[in-house]
Amino acid sequence: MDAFKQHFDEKIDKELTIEPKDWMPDEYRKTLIRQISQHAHSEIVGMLPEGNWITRAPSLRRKAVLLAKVQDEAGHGLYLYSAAETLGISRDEMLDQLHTGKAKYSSIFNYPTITWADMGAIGWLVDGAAIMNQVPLCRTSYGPYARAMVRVCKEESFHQRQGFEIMLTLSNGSAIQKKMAQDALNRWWWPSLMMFGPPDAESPHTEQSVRWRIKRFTNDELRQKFVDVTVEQAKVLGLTIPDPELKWNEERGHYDMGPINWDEFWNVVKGNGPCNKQRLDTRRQAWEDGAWVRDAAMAYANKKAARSNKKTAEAA
Ligand code: FAQ
Repeated sequence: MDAFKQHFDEKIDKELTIEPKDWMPDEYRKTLIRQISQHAHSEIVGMLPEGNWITRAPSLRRKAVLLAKVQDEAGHGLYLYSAAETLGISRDEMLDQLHTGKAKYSSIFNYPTITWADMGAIGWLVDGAAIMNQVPLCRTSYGPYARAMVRVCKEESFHQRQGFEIMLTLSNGSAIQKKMAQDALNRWWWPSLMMFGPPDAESPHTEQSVRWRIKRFTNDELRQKFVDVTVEQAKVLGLTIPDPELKWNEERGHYDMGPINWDEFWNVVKGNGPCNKQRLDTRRQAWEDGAWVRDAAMAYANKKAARSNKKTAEAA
């Protein structure tokens, strides 16, 4: 066991990827299953707030783009469930953990999408935060997760731009449209900062995950990078970030920000956010409604396998 552990540690130190058949510590496997499955759940639940606007997009172009984006999120969920399966957990188990409320998904998707500007704010801020968090994950130590992230990040980049473009159009539109964009920014700003997770001092997993190179940056480091980049983008939009304490700190070379309401964050994570119940109910219903599709696919696969077995037996 010590030789295995030494080999694992050496690979981590040399920045080599750990692959499914490699020996790995139980806790490393557990941490990855937790993070990757929660990430997958976030992608799938994340389809719901935007899916809500597909029928109400203001033009055919906007509808087609939003449809493509929501479909991409489903794809991201599938890559991630597949990556987690390589660690020895089944998709059914993961989905059961989501449906029974045992597994978490990102807090951000428990907020309502009230106006069309929310589609802009989600693309700009939520996908922007997701990119900031996920680009470093392209270099995460577990091979299948890192490789899944490369494609996910390319798509997220398109998502972020479509959101920014919606915000830009609204900001340059009528006074009412600009107000709508500002209102969406006001509502999505703080929840977007919460996406990066609790402050480092209160994050039970960060230290070990950074040591294993699962996480390449801490929650606070990524949150700061996001703020520094996004404040400049808000200037281009002519919108105001809803944080009166936001101020450039010459000495640190970063923006200082006001306090985040961590009580709100934990309340949402514990299931008491504005849309937690609705999101989980919708997911459970979709799972039940899709049972016949899964059954039909299995029956077809079994029939096909039986036919091919019969052919092989006849040929022998
Ligand atoms: N929401 O010790 P840490 C997207 C939990 S994808 C809910 O810091 P860790 C794309 C955490 O799980 C968005 N729970 O944990 C898209 C842990 O609980 P546990 C998802 C949260 O894992 C865009 C506890 O708090 N992205 O947006 C949250 O080291 C638009 C202690 O926290 C990912 O999942 C939260 N925000 O760091 C889709 C990226 N934060 O498990 C549709 C991959 C923390 O012990 C539309 N994940 N918790 O019961 C990560 O990078 C990490 O897992 C963190 C958390 C940074 C999220």
